[in-house]
Parts: sequence; structure tokens; C-alpha cells
Amino acid sequence: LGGMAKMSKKRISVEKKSTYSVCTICDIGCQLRTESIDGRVNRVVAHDNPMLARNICYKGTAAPHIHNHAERLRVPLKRVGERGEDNWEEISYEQAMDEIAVKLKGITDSFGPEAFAVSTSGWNTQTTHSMDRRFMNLLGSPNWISGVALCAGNTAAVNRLTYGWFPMPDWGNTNCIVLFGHNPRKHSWTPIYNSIKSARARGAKLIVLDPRVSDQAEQADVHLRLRAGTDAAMCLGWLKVIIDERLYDRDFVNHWCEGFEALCDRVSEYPLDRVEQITGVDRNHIAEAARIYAKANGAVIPWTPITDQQISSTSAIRLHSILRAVTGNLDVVGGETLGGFNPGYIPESELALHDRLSNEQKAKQLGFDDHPVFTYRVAEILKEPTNKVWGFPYADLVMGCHMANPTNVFRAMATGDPYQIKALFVLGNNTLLSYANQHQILKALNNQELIVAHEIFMTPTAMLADYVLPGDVFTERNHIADSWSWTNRLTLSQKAVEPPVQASSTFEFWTDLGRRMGFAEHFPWDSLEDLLDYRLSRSNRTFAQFEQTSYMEAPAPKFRKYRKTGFATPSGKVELYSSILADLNFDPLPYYREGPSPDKKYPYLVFTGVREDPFFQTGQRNISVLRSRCPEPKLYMHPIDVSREGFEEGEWVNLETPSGKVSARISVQESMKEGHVRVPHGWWYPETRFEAPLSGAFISSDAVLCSDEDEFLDYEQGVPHFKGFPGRVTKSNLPRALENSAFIER
Ligand SMILES: Nc1nc2c(c(=O)[nH]1)N[C@H]1C(S)=C(S)[C@@H](COP(=O)(O)OP(=O)(O)OC[C@H]3O[C@@H](n4cnc5c(=O)[nH]c(N)nc54)[C@H](O)[C@@H]3O)O[C@H]1N2
Ligand SMILES: Nc1nc2c(c(=O)[nH]1)N[C@H]1C(S)=C(S)[C@@H](COP(=O)(O)OP(=O)(O)OC[C@H]3O[C@@H](n4cnc5c(=O)[nH]c(N)nc54)[C@H](O)[C@@H]3O)O[C@H]1N2
Ligand code: SF4
Ligand SMILES: [Mo]
Repeated sequence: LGGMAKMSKKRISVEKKSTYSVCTICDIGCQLRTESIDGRVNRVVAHDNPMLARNICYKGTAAPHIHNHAERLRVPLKRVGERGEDNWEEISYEQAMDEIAVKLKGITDSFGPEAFAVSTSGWNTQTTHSMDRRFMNLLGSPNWISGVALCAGNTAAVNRLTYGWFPMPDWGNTNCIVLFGHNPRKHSWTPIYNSIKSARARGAKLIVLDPRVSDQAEQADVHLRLRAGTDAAMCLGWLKVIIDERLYDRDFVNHWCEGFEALCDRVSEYPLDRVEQITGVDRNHIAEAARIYAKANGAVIPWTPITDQQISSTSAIRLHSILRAVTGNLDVVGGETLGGFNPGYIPESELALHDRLSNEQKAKQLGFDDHPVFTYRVAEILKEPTNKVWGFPYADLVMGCHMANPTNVFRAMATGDPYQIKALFVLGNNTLLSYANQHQILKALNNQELIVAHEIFMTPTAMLADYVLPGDVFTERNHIADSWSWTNRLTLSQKAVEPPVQASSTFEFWTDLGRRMGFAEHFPWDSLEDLLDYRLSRSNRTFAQFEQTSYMEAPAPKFRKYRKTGFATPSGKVELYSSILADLNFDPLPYYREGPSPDKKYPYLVFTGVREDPFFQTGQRNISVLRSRCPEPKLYMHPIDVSREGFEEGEWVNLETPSGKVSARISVQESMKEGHVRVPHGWWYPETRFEAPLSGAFISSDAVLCSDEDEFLDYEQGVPHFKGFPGRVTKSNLPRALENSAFIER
């Protein structure tokens, strides 16, 4: 190798290459161009098609800084010393995989296959192609969880209860956009930001519901500043207006909806004075917004993470679905389209082999009994209708539809209740910081016999592992993305350069493990390209042919398909009254549930979020060009609250809940709602690696504050309440572990 490297240096001509890449730094997946020189990524730039060229942010252009970073993991590591101590020996990939297979076998032989759990996030590792689910289904474990449990995954699962699929706005034709908190910006979910901007330029109205004057709220035609966590009540108020004023689509409701009368009865419990009292928004403004939405003739409520992280999540998401349906905005031009699988590309749902997992093992999925909505329990009920309408019984939409409940999984890992979980594999997910109750997650990880992390950097979670395997990155692999079956668009991503020699893709990881564990016949593909050929075989193409002829394909949307097929629900109709929730003994109609209230001790309503432009979630705090744009975590508070507390701008404070305490700097913001505090998600301090335990993972992370107690969990899905939980703020100092940080001002 040394000789070859020397030879290539002597060459006079340099090899320049330009390829298509689907950026995986965030989960919206812009297609970009990667320019490489002599086998090294040089620049990542905008698309060559002017229609797509605006879809890039400064995280995307920072990709070379990430992919070529000096601290990128390049060699497999095996723990020496105590768990979490960050002491390692380097071993080969083959040795690591051999040892992992033996240890996993030992654990599942002793405790059963369900003692094996996986936590992952499919968009950044990108090329798993459901090989993780396939492996688990063959082995017999249902305990797969993902970051999307707190994101679009759970929204997709709940949408399926009502009309059988997860819709996507018809951005190009809509006349009205309603953002429940969702706040895309130039550097946050850039394509959605651009879509909203274009729609507004065409004259589409914008309604924003946000306690804060967010970037989108500043531009909005109507801004309702509701109290955090009250979105479900707001939607019930909108329905009250829509029903009372007969603004619904009578024809669609009569022919295609089940349970309208029951819904009307429920909605009558929410007169506008009650909704005003719950949300804190003037009833006339509520009514005005509802009228604009219902009369728009083509309106959309784009997916939002706000309603998938609160105590009334299932109801709030159902209410969005119900609003779409009764106003006639479902599967119509300018409304929200139901895509279905791409017929030319074998879906991940099929590759996962869900039918191989026995009913007995499915019933062991953690959460199956208490919080079943995105577990196998509902997936099995929806199998037949999904097959009838969409041509395949399982629909793993946005990877969220048949997973275990994370809270139940961490409880089992920590306590052995209801059974032991003893092995956790983490792929492209910073588990410790990415769910509720970080103290409990740490306890859970510390109680494992085997943790494997597949990562590109040494995160706090990877530090807790027994084996850390280096992953490849998006410029180093071939892929065709299908937006996790949310849309049916196919987008090309090409390998520009070689990955580090000892790195693997997640596809390779699962294939190599599967073959070692006796499942070789189910892992027949020798390379990603083989698997891509297989996935494209339904359209009689190979990856090489796809790559030569196309960089993006999107079948033209078809509307009102339900007239031929019905909806993929048990009744074949839109279930305003959910037969599935009724069968599971939950309230079949949507309702509002008040979260735990602030009191004297914890007087503020805290919400996590307001994503930071330079980072995706817990990532990139080690990338100087990005970190310098946002060096420290900030708590936002309203000036009145700040002066009452006697704080000053920029002062370090502690934010505390009964679950824990974190530190951050005060940022005084007029745009905040009084009585509310914002805490950012995902902070840890890679620069403190050799000074602070777990690189400061407990100093500022929101997951420390969020409870996973039952009273903080949504009933049906068990998602934690991140939007409006009680907390208090007290004076503090710069945390000692950060005193030497190069990024933090003193
Ligand atoms: N407490 C709390 N939890 C949350 C949220 C919150 O606000 N608060 N938000 C939720 C939401 S909305 C979401 S979407 C999820 C996000 O959850 P994740 O998608 O898991 O988010 P990240 O924090 O970006 O963690 C991804 C990890 O993958 C690594 N990685 C990046 N690229 C690659 C790759 O190509 N290969 C491999 N092997 N690894 C890679 C990164 O270094 C990073 O450590 O978290 C959810 N969890
Ligand atoms: N740069 C960058 N972009 C990202 C990400 C990132 O980490 N960095 N993450 C991506 C991912 S995975 C996600 S999920 C999205 C999330 O991004 P967004 O959907 O924009 O969500 P947030 O930024 O968390 O919060 C948006 C707004 O919700 C408001 N809000 C808080 N509580 C409530 C409430 O109870 N009700 C209502 N109606 N509003 C409330 C806040 O004031 C804030 O203005 O961003 C994506 N884009
Ligand atoms: S918005 Fe930025 S980080 Fe996200 S996919 Fe696009 S370029 Fe990448
Ligand atoms: Mo998300």
C-alpha cells in the first residue's frame, strides 16, 4: 500500500471526479454533487439541475470536513478496562465480527433471542436496506428501536390508523400551509423551507402555531401563540369551527369516513372558550385560522415533530389526519398525497422478512401490551388492508411502524422487567442522548453484557460499547434512496471515494454477522451493488443501468386512488372513530390530555428543540467550521422572566426537573413566550474527551431532563412529553469541565 501511495503521488495528472450524493448529514436527504480529487473528497456542492440547486445548506457543504476529519473512526476498537472508560485496543474487522458473533450467540442462547436489542437511525447509515430487521427477524428478536420513535416514524404509524398510509404535501399546488411548530429554515430542512417559500410566492397562505415567534411565524399570515403541549386542544377547536360552520367536505365525509357523528359529539366537548382557556389563544383567532384552512381549496398540514413528542401525541397526530380528511384535503391536488410503494424498487418492508418472526416472538415486543400503536400489534391488524390497497402486508413507513417502545426497552435493559435484555447494538444513533431519561439509559447500557457501536466518531454512546466499528459515509458508498417509503421518489447516491480499509457499511455489518450466525442463505448479496440490482429487478434494471440513465425518478402522483381501492384500514374508509384503538381498549376518538402542570417548585413550561442550524441532532459538535457558528447551548427565556429571576444575558444557569439538571447559557429573547423555557437537544462536548466523563454527555443534554415516567408518556404509543414539562432555572457558573474548551467563551 505504501508503495502504491508513493506511486500515485508521482503522477502528474490528477484524477477529478464529480458524482451525485444523497446527503445524510440530516434526514431530509438533499441530492448534491461531490467533487473528489485523487480518491479524496474535495468539495460538496449544489446540484447541477437548477431546479434542485437551492436544496443545500452549510452542513452539506461541510461534508468534506466531516468525512476527512482527523478524529473519524478508522479502525475497529475493542474495549479494555471498564465500560465507559474510553480505553481501547485496535483489532481487525474480521476478528471483531468473529468475537461479536460468538458473544451474541452466547447471550441469545442463555436469555432467548429477545434479549438482543438494536437502536439505530436508518437515514445516516443509509445502506442498511432493512438487513438489521431481516437479521433480527431470523434470529427471533422484536426489540428494534430507532430515533424516529420520537419523530416522523411515530407520526407515520398513527396516520396509518386513520387512513392507512402517511401522506406528503402536494407542495407545488397547495393554497395553504399549516405549521404546527415545524420551523424549516435556510439551514434546517432546506428543501421544505424552499417549498414553503415557493408556495408563498404563488400566493399560498401560511398559518403557524408556535408559542414563540419562530422564523416561519414571522412570515405567517396568521400566528397562533399557543401554550406548549396544547396542540391537540387547538385541533379540536378548529374542528368545532369547521363542524359548526359546515366547512367540511360533506360528500367525502358521507362516502368515505367512518364515525363522523361520534366525532361531532366529542368535538362538542371543546367549545372555543374551553379551547381558548387551554391554549391561551383568543377564540376569534382560532376561528379565523380554522376558516382559512378549511376554505383554502387545497391545504396541507405538513408533518411536524412537535406533535410526535407530547403527552397527547396520538390524539394530536390523529387530529391532523382527521382535519385533512374532513376538509377534503386527502389525496387531492394541492392537498396531501398518499404515495404507496414504488413498483420498480423492492421496498425495505419486503426485505425485512417480518413474516419470519413468529407471532409468539412478536408478542414479546416491548411495548406490545402497554403502548401498542407502533408495535407489531397494530402492524398485524393492518396487514390485510395494507396488502389489499398497497400490495404488500407490511409498510415500514419512515422506519416507524413496527418497533418496540424505547422506554420499555431501556426499562427492561436496566431492570430485567419483564425480561432481560443483555445485548444492544447501536448503529448510527447516539442512544444515550436520543431518548427520554438519560440516567435510566446509562443504567440500561451499564447493565449490558455486549454493546456494539457502529459509528463514524467516538460519541458518548460509542464510549460505552465493547466494540466500536468504524462506519463508511455517504461519499463512500452506492445507494438509491426511496425516502423510507414516505414518497416513492428514487434518488441516486454514488460512491465517490473508497472508505477506510477497516470500515464497513451497515449492509456489510449485518451480512457478515448474519453469515456468521447461520443465516447465510438469507444474506445472498455479496455487495451493495448486488443488493441494489436485486431491488431494481422489478423494473428490469441494474444499478449500473440506473446510474447511467437517471439520477432521480418520481412517478407522477395519482389522486383519489381510494375510489378504486378504498383506504388501507379495517373498514376500508377513513376511520375518524378508530376501530383499531377501540379494539385495543383506548379511546377511539381524539381528546386533549393536560401534561404535568408547573407549580411553585418548577414554575416554567420547558420544551426541547428549536434545532440549531449548524448541527444535526447530537452530531457535529466536533466540526470546527460548524461548531464555531454555535459554540454553546442556549436556554431561551422571555425578558420579563429573565428580569424576574435576576438573570443576565449570557449568564450560565442550571435548568432542573425532577429527572435531572443541565447547564446552559441564558439567551434573552423577545420572541419567547412568557413562562416558557427552551432547551436545545443533543449537547455534549467532544473537546472534553480526555477531561470529562463521557465527553460531558450529562452537562447540557435535554435527555437528562425529560422523564420517562408513565405520567409523562402518551398512552397509546408511550412517547415522552418533550413539549411543555415543568422545570426551574437557577443561577450557576460555567461548568468546570468546560473551562478549557476552545469553543467556549469565558
Ligand atoms: N432527548 C431527545 N431525544 C431525541 C430528540 C430530542 O429532541 N430530544 N429528537 C428526536 C428526533 S426528532 C430524531 S430525528 C432522532 C434523531 O436520532 P439520530 O438520527 O440517531 O440522531 P443523531 O444524534 O444525529 O445520531 C446519529 C449518529 O450517527 C452517526 N453517523 C452519522 N453518519 C453515519 C454513518 O454514515 N454511519 C454510521 N455508522 N454512523 C453515522 C453520527 O456520528 C451520530 O452519532 O432523535 C430523537 N431523539
Ligand atoms: N439544522 C438542523 N435542521 C434540522 C435538524 C437539526 O438537528 N438541525 N433536525 C431535523 C429533524 S430530525 C427534525 S425532527 C426537524 C425538527 O425541526 P422543527 O420541526 O423546526 O422543530 P423544532 O426546531 O424542534 O421546533 C420548532 C418550533 O416548535 C415550537 N414549539 C415548541 N413547543 C411547541 C408546542 O408544544 N406546540 C407547538 N405548536 N410548537 C411548539 C418552538 O418554539 C419552535 O419554534 O428539524 C430537522 N432539521
Ligand atoms: S438540508 Fe443540509 S444537511 Fe440536510 S440533507 Fe440538505 S444539505 Fe444535507
Ligand atoms: Mo426528527
